[in-house]
Amino acid sequence: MQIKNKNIKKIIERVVKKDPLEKEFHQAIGEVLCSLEPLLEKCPEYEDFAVLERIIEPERTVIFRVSWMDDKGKVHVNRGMRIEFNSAIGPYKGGLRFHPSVNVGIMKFLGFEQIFKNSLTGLPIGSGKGGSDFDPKGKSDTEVMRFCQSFMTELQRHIGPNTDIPAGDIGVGPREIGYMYGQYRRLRNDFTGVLTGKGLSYGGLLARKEATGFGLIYFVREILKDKKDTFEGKTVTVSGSGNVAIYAAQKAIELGGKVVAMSDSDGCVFDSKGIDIETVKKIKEVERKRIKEYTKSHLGSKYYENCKGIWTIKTDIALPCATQNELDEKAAKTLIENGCRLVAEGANMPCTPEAIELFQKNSVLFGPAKAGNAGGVAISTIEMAQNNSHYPWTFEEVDTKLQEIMTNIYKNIKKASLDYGFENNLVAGANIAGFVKVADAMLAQGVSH
Ligand code: NDP
Ligand code: 2IT
Repeated sequence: MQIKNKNIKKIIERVVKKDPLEKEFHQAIGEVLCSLEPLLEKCPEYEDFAVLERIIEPERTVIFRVSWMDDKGKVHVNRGMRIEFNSAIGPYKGGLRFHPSVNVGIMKFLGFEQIFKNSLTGLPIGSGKGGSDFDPKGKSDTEVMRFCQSFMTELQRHIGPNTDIPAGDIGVGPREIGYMYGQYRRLRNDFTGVLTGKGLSYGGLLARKEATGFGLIYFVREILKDKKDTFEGKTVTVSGSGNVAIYAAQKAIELGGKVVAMSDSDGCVFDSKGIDIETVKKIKEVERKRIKEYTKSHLGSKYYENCKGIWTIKTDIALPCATQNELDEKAAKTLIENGCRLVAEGANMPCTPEAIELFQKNSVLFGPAKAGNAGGVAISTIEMAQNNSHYPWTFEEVDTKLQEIMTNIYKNIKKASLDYGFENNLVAGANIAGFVKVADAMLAQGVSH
């Protein structure tokens, strides 16, 4: 998208000059800021009080050493970090990612996106993101435990149930959350809801595990409903086979879709009969093995040694649920040529700007991550409410709340897109609707923060 507003151009240029290596962060702010042009014309106070300059600068960044010992007694050192990005509308809230690619630029892009996503949920949560370049893959349980304990030994000084409430993300699931929670409780002598995504026996919420994936499908259901359509009989491809992908695939199947392909970072499986999601759960959640294993128990299914191959499979609906920039212009072109009609982002920023532009130009319905995957953090906030009230919610209550939240998000971003002249552009609608609440809170609270 062309940027006309000179102030926005200058702000982006300054960020690129200051931190030239943070490419994902530049991508994320570029997309948000250029959606805001018509809003800034209507509300000049955002520029007068430098809300844009303030909102792109994290409130606080903590970077720390995490040393831990492997099973053979060898000492390793990783880097941990937590970016407390914006607390104008609530305590810092957002996931922790353990993946070798983690660096400040990736954490900043995720923390920045989280500001608007959390605002869209309608709940009182600010934004934070953190993690480490530690790779849990191939490590024993005891190694993961020692790493998590060391990580939390430092992180615990910076977080708290009313300050900063981390959760999971790539490489951080129930096992890691459990080890981190245990260490927090031990060190602080305090049983509080300081992490979300906890196990059900120690404060976790029913349906948090399912929430991001289910939420994405409820969101897509709204997009389809607007076109008088449903999931019934649609072919669906879902990249990834982690927390988000598994529960997105499960709900798509429950609503009548046929999921024909899933992937991991090594490759993808195609099953023309429809993916058996229980097998994927067993391979990924229980055995912690590779998606390739699927073909052993499902004769007739095929494995391709390249995760990007998933975008060459003919599908009505494509749901990228693995990682950032996994779906590029070339993949978008192939999807369009193969008749794909709807793309919705389960992962954070999985589509490149060029891919999104192609989808929009070719009238492929497009649901952005900030809205589509907001169900996870929204339901984390219900977990916080459950912990504070000491009163448990049922699965059905949480699922009903999730559906209500996802429907509202869709309605609000669609309305914002129409109000600001961005018809058929839910990306701009999400950016504007998410921004306004946070920007107004920042204005109301004065310029010192
Ligand atoms: P998981 O760790 O559970 O799963 C990640 C999946 O993505 C795995 O299948 C993994 O494959 C694949 N993957 C990771 N990195 C790459 C890569 N570089 N290239 C190809 N595939 C890759 O994470 P989640 O499911 O929790 O997260 C997936 C996405 O959803 C992320 O973008 C995350 O930020 C986002 N998200 C997560 C939420 C949550 O509640 N968990 C909420 C909102 C968004 P492999 O095992 O081979 O690494
Ligand atoms: O990207 C995300 O929204 C998450 N990883 C979930 C954050 C949360 O606090 O539940």
